[in-house]
Amino acid sequence: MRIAINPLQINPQDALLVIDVQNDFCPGGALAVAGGDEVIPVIHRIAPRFDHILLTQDWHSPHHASFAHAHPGKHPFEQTEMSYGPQTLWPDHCVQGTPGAEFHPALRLTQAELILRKGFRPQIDSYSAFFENDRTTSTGLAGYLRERNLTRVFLVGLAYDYCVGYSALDARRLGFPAIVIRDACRAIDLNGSVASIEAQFVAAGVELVDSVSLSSSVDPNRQLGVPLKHL
Ligand code: VGL
Ligand code: ZN
Repeated sequence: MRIAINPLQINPQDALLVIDVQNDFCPGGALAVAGGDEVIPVIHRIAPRFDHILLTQDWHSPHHASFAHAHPGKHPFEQTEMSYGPQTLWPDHCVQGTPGAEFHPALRLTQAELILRKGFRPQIDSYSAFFENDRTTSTGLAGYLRERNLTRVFLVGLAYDYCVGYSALDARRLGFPAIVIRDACRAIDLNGSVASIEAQFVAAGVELVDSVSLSSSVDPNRQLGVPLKHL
C-alpha cells in the first residue's frame, strides 16, 4: 500500500490516537512486537503538532478469554471460535495492574487528555479503540470524540496489523477520517495479517502517511513531559 509523504496540515480538531505503547508489546514483553519501542521517538517527534492526544491501554483481566491458557489444549497464536466469531489466542499480556500493562517508561506524553482502557471484559477481546471484537460493544470513544468536536484521527503505536489497524477501520466505519502514520507503528505480522489489514485500509479509505508529512512545522517551544509512570 502506498505511503504518502506530501505535507499534511494538522488542525485543532485532530486527535492523535496513541495505541497500546505498553511494556508487553515492546522488546522483552510478553507479546513483544519486533522494534515496538522504536515507535516512541517517532511519536515524540510528531506529538507537539497535535492539540489533542489520546492514549489507549490494553487492559485484560487475569484469565482473559483471549489468552491461550484459558483454552485447554490451545497454544498462543492459534485460532479459536468465540461466541462472536474467530479469535486469535495470545500469550498472557497486559494483565491489569502488572508491569507489562504499564506504558513504556520512555513514553513522555503528559499532555495526553484521555487514557482509554480496553479488553477488560473477561469474555471479549478488544483490538479496536472503538468497538470490542464482537464489533458491537462500544468503548465510548466515538461519543467522546464527538462531544469534544474532535473530527479526524491520526493513529500510531502497536500493533499496526491489530489494534492500530482495527481502530483505524472502525474510525472510518463511524465516519471519522483516519490516517495511520506508518513509521510510528510496528506490526505483529501473523498469517498475512499485514496484507489483510492493508487491503481493508484501501477498501475503507484509511490513509497511510509517513511521519515526514507531519513533522515540518513543529513548534520548538513545546516541551516533552515527564514519564507517564511518574504521574
Ligand atoms: C494487541 C493482540 C492482542 C494490539 C492487543 O495491541 O495490537 N494485539 N492484544
Ligand atoms: Zn490484548
